[in-house]
Amino acid sequence: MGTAAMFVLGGLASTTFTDNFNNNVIGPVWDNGSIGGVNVSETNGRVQFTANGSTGALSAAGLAIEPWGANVNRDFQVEINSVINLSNVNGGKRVFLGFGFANEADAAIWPNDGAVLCAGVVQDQFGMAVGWVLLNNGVVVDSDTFPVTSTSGKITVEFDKSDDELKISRNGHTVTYTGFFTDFGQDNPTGPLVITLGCVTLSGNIAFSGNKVRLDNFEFNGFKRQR
Ligand SMILES: [Ca+2]
Ligand SMILES: [Ca+2]
Repeated sequence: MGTAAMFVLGGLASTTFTDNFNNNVIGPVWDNGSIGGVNVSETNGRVQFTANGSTGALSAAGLAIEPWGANVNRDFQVEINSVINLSNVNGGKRVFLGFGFANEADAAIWPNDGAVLCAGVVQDQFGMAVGWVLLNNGVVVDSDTFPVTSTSGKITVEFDKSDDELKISRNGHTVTYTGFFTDFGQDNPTGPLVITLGCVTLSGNIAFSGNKVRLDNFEFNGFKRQR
């Protein structure tokens, strides 16, 4: 590598991207998608998720960042405010709210296809928890969570490449996913990590309105990689 290239590389700085969702229009940076009976909209100055009571084994909706993803060879951090306030998550049902991460090489953006790591807050019959759920082709293959009680809180996800750990925090509790680059980067280290703001429901029919499950004030800090 020559001197000129070194200079260019040295000039690259990490990027901050934010969205406060205040204009009630999903901006062009976001790719809006849904599976099953869950839907997403930018309403009331935030991202709201609704479920229509006809959700299946796995239903989901989300906003994926369309033009770029995170460079997973570098540290990155994402955060978002979350509210999940449901009283009807009974039986084996689970509702996840937060971030979805997938390597674009796996063509896995939505959680029914390939490996997707859901990092955020989960509610089930036992209550709420912060942590992660790993889905492979829509099936839960692993998870780790820690109980939280507050219906609202900022979800912060911090990736530290040096120890290959992804730390997911909410309400003062942190759960770690070890081997994030190993699992989502090293088989295609030049592929962008696709970042989705999402809601996933598991195991059966559930209904909720948009004021019950919502996100706001997204922030990304890291190095972008074009998709
Ligand atoms: Ca908007
Ligand atoms: Ca807002």
